[in-house]
Amino acid sequence: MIPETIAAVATPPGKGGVGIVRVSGSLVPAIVQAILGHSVKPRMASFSVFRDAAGDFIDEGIALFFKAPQSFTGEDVLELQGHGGSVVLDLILRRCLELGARVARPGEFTERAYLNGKLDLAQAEAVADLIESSTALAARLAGQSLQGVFSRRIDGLLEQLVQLRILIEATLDFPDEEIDIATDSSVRHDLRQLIDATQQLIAEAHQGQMLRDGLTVVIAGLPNVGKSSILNALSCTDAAIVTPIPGTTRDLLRLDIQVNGLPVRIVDTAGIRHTDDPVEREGVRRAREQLTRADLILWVEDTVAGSEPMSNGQIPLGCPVTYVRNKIDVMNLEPQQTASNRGTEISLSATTGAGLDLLRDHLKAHAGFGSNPEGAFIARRRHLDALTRGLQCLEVARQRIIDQMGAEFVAEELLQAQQAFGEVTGQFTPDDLLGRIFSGFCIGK
Ligand SMILES: Nc1nc2c(ncn2[C@@H]2O[C@H](COP(=O)(O)OP(=O)(O)OP(=O)(O)O)[C@@H](O)[C@H]2O)c(=O)[nH]1
Ligand SMILES: [Mg+2]
Repeated sequence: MIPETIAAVATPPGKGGVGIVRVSGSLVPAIVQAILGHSVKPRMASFSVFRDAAGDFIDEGIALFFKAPQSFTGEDVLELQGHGGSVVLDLILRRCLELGARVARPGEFTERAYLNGKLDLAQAEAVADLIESSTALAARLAGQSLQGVFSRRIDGLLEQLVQLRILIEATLDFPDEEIDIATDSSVRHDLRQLIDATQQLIAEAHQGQMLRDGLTVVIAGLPNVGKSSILNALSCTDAAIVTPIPGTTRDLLRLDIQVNGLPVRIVDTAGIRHTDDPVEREGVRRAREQLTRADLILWVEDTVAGSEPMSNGQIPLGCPVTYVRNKIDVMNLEPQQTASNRGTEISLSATTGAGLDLLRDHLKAHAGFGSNPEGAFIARRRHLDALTRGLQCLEVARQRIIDQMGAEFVAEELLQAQQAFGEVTGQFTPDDLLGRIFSGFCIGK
């Protein structure tokens, strides 16, 4: 079935110097003929009058025709570049609809580019991420993903994985050959390497995802250590109530700020302690729950009171923690950042502001912000989930080899890992997922 021809205004609503109507599909040559009254050479800018059904003038401007498959969507594409007014653009669009096109859904041009093999899925998503970037660095990294930096890394993993599968499936096809994968060191070595490469890519993708979505930083600690004061200092507001009474904060307080261009969501929480007050108890419960959603936990301590030992289990395993030793002004100490055996410690004063720069730099470093963006790329939560699922399958495969389970059980896990990795670039992607991805685009893209 030939896909319908789609059309949309590709420039943002409002008034501007130039406005563009974009059309893609097999009706494009007929639409060109009807609106311009003549055909145009592919890839040549031709100045023309755009006319309505009665032959009357709608606008004049540049017509650009891209012949399939040498176009963004892979189909015949027409761009009519007229004057940027919403009424005139609407008239041009309506003329295209009269001629048989229908209005494009958000992201439908890019979706067709993906379906026609012009872009893979990660690249298509990078188109939207480039348009929506909120910082220059995010834009640059989205550009890298669009150029295929991330996709090539995924393809590299898939290639290694396929090689490994060939090795293992050979033992299934030729059982007489007696290759024992449990003792074959090359299988174990290759799998180890693949797991390492996947972990490395997940770490890099996580940084890309933090730069896209911002960093979620949860401020937590015992009551009265100065958590709310730190939120106020970082955001240069007095959003949170600060009092000398322990247990002041109960609700979660979320603020979106920028740390020198890095989007950060900071969450202030209730001081964690046992209490009989039902309101505060709910606050503590919510604080604990927030800890599991953090990209970074700032665990605040009161320098004056000494470092209260943190009872085990208060901080969820696996989430990075930075220890903030607040109120150094009381002891007349200098701000500093140190690496102790429990992690990074930053001494500062929320009251005087001393040491806040150290904290800001630390947040940026954690997100990989400002470091050399060469080879870095933007990524989405969806990519991280797929990669993590793939990694889990690889770990299971490794365990099965150790447990000397049959090669078919190992092969099974490797196939699943391959499918998970393939979801990132769209080699194995359910249709409903595609719908969700492209509906997040703006119209005309
Ligand atoms: N001297 C000094 N006092 C501070 C500093 N930071 C906070 N305080 C004081 O410590 C008290 C508690 O501050 P908050 O910011 O409300 O502490 P919190 O951790 O949010 O407390 P809860 O919400 O009750 O858990 C207040 O009286 C603040 O003025 C600091 O850097 N130096
Ligand atoms: Mg507070």
